[in-house]
Amino acid sequence: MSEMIAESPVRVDVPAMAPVPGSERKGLTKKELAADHPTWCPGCGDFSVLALYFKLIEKRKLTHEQFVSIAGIGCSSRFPYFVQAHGVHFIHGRALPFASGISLSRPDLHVFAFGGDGDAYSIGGNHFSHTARKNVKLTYVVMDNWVYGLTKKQTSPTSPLGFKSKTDPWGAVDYPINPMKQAIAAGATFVARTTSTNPNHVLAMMEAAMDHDGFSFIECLSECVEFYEGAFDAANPRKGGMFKEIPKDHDATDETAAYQLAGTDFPGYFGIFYNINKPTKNAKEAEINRGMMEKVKGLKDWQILQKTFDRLK
Ligand SMILES: Cc1ncc(C[n+]2csc(CCOP(=O)(O)OP(=O)(O)O)c2C)c(N)n1
Ligand code: SF4
Ligand SMILES: [Mg+2]
Repeated sequence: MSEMIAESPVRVDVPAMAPVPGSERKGLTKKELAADHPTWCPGCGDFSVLALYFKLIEKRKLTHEQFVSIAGIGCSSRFPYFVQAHGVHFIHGRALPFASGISLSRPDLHVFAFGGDGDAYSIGGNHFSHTARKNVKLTYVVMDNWVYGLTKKQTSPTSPLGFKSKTDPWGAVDYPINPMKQAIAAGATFVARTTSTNPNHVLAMMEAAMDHDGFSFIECLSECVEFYEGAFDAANPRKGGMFKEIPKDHDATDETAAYQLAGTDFPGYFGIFYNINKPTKNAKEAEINRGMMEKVKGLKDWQILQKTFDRLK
């Protein structure tokens, strides 16, 4: 192996979210971040989430080399296309494994993953649970519209009973999942709920999520005006509904209290349900890597490889 490859690809020495040393660059502006005109339908709730993401990046003065946006497949998952920055539009349901790999190998980056209810809770359901239990440091925003939008109206895991769609012409018979309960039960360390019709709240949740050292999950109601119009009117004061923030005395470190709040009937509560600190997979792996690197200190990569093969003899 060439001695050019002297550095280990595993970066154990980079503090999470480190500012770029000596950087005199200005943070990105909303204007710089805006890519091609989003191809979403006029009025789609996802526009609001995108605009608030731009606002977040601008407010936190992030530059291109400090963050990345990953998504699966779906209308909502087109998100990275519309962000003029590093990002990946990946495989349906597989945004989280991809985002986890980036997070673990590049702890200096803010890793944001985006997706829809189908992408996150149906085909990606296992990855959702496992990324949560591993407490990988990244922020996952799910734009839940209670339907498969891109494929033109199929029942999703959050569609309510009786919802008529192309897959359930007589009305959905399967009980919907509760994403908040699932996230808490799976072991997510930050679990919040918001709605795209309340921009200040979306931004506040994104900021808190991004500052969390662990897996931060935001369930964001985001209306599909094409295939599920009016789904969230009951949560929108402008449509005669109610936007109820979680009670001030709620203890976000109390798992049972968070779980109980999550069980409230729609429109339910909005805010941070659960927020605890627990060592991340990133920190644990970095510790192992540090120990291993200590053992092979001074050796070249090829010598480390040779030792490994010698041991296999
Ligand atoms: C492996 C695979 N299975 C199925 C599809 C078809 N497909 C594309 S998007 C989608 C569902 C998207 O729904 P959701 O994640 O809720 O996103 P939305 O469009 O509602 O934002 C499906 C089933 C696919 N692209 N890949
Ligand atoms: S089909 Fe629905 S989710 Fe997709 S862009 Fe249109 S309004 Fe948004
Ligand atoms: Mg959807």
